[in-house]
Amino acid sequence: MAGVDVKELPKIPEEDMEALKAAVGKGNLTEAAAKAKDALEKADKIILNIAVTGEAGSGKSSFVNAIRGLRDEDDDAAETGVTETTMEPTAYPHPSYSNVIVWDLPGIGTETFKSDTYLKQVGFSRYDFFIIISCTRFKTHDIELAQEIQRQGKKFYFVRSKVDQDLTNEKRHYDEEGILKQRKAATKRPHQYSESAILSAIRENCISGLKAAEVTSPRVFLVSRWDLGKYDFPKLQEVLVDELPSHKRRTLLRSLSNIVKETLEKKKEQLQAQIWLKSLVSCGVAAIPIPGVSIVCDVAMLMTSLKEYCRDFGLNENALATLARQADKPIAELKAVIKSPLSEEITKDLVIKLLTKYAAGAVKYSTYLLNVIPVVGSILSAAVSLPTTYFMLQNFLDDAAADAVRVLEVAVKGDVSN
Ligand SMILES: Nc1nc2c(ncn2[C@@H]2O[C@H](COP(=O)(O)OP(=O)(O)OP(=O)(O)O)[C@@H](O)[C@H]2O)c(=O)[nH]1
Ligand SMILES: [Mg+2]
Repeated sequence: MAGVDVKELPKIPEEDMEALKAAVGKGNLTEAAAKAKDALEKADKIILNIAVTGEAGSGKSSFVNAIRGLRDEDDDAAETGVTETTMEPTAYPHPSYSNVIVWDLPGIGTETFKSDTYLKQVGFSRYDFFIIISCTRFKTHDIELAQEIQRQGKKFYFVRSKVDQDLTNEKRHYDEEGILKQRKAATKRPHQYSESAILSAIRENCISGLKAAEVTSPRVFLVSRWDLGKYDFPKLQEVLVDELPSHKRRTLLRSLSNIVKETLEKKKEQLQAQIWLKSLVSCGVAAIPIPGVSIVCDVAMLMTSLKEYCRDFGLNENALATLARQADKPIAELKAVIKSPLSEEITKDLVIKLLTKYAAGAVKYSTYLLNVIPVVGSILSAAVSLPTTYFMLQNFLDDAAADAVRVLEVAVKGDVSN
C-alpha cells in the first residue's frame, strides 16, 4: 500500500470501509448515495407506539409525561390528577421525536373498560409494546391483561409506580439518624433504615403476587415519576431497547432522555452505524465544492446532522435548561463541562471549519483508497470528501456523546442515591 500505513490512519470500522471502497471503486457514487438517502429517510420514518396502561389512578398519565421529558403542567402534557381522567386512548407524540408516540390508555377494570374487551377497545394492533402500571401490588385486571397481551404475541412490562411515596412513608417510622422509632417485638422493619431493602421488599412482593397468579418469570420495574434516573427506570430503558426488533431500536433510543450512562453509549453506537450512509449522502446527492478545501459535499445536510446529534444528546439550550431544573443545578454548571458546540452554535462556517480540520487525516485515507481501487473521473474528489465527512461526523458524535456523559455526571453529583 504505497506510502501509507493503514494502522496509522484514523479508524473506520471494517464494514464501513468495505462499503466505502465499493462505492468509490465502482464509480456509481450517485446511485449509492441515492440508496443511502432512501435508507436514512426510511429509518427516520419508523414509528413506535408505546401503550401505557393500568388501573385508574396508578400514574399512567404521569408516566407518559415523564418519559416524554415533560412536566404535568407543560402545554403538551397529559392531564394528571386524583380523579379518573383518561377515557379513551390518547396519543402523545414525543416533543422532539414525533415518530415516537406514547399512548395514554384508559384505566383498566373500570365499569367502561373490562379486561376481556379492553384490548379490542383500545386498538391492540397499534402498539409495539405495553407498559402496565400499578402503584400497589398487581391486581387481577393487570394480570389478565398481561396474559392476553402475551397470548396475542406482544410484550408487556410491569411498572410499579410512586415508589418515592413508599420510601417517604417508610421513612416516617425512623428517626433522623435512620433508627427505627418504635421497637415492637413483632415488627418486620429493620432496625436501620435502608432504601435498598425497602425497594427489594416492594419488588419481591409484586413478583410473588405475579408468580402466585402463574405469570412466568415475572419482572417488575420500580419507578418514580419524579426521578426517572433512579430506581429501576434505567434498567427498564435497557430492557425495552434490547427487546425491540432491531429496526426499531434506534427510534426508541434517540427519544430516550439522557439520564442513564449506558443509554448514552447505546445511542452513540446506533448513530455511529449511520455515519457511513450520511457521508455518502453528503458527498453524493446535493454536493457542491467547498471553497478553500478540496472537498465536495452538502454542507446544509451536514449542519442538520450535527444539530441532530446535539438534540440526541441533549446539547441545546432547551434540553440543558430542563435538565438543570430537574437536577436542581445552575445551567452554567452543566454548560461548564461541555466541550463541543451546542445546537444553537452550529453554522455553515463551523461545519466548513470542522471539515478543514479533518481533511488532513482524510487525505491519507484517500491516498490509500486511490492506491487500492481503480478510480474514475469525479469519484476522485469523493475519495477525499467521503473520508473527510466521515471523520468530521464521527468526531462530532464522539465529542457530543462524551459531553452528554460529563453533563450527566454533573447533574447527578451530590445525589446520594446515585
Ligand atoms: N409521588 C408520586 N406521585 C405520583 C407518581 N405518579 C403519579 N403520581 C400521582 O398520582 C396521581 C394520579 O396520577 P395520574 O398520572 O393522573 O394517574 P392515571 O393512571 O393517569 O389516572 P387515570 O387517568 O385517572 O386512570 C396524581 O396525583 C399524580 O401526581 C409518582 O411516581 N410518585
Ligand atoms: Mg390519566
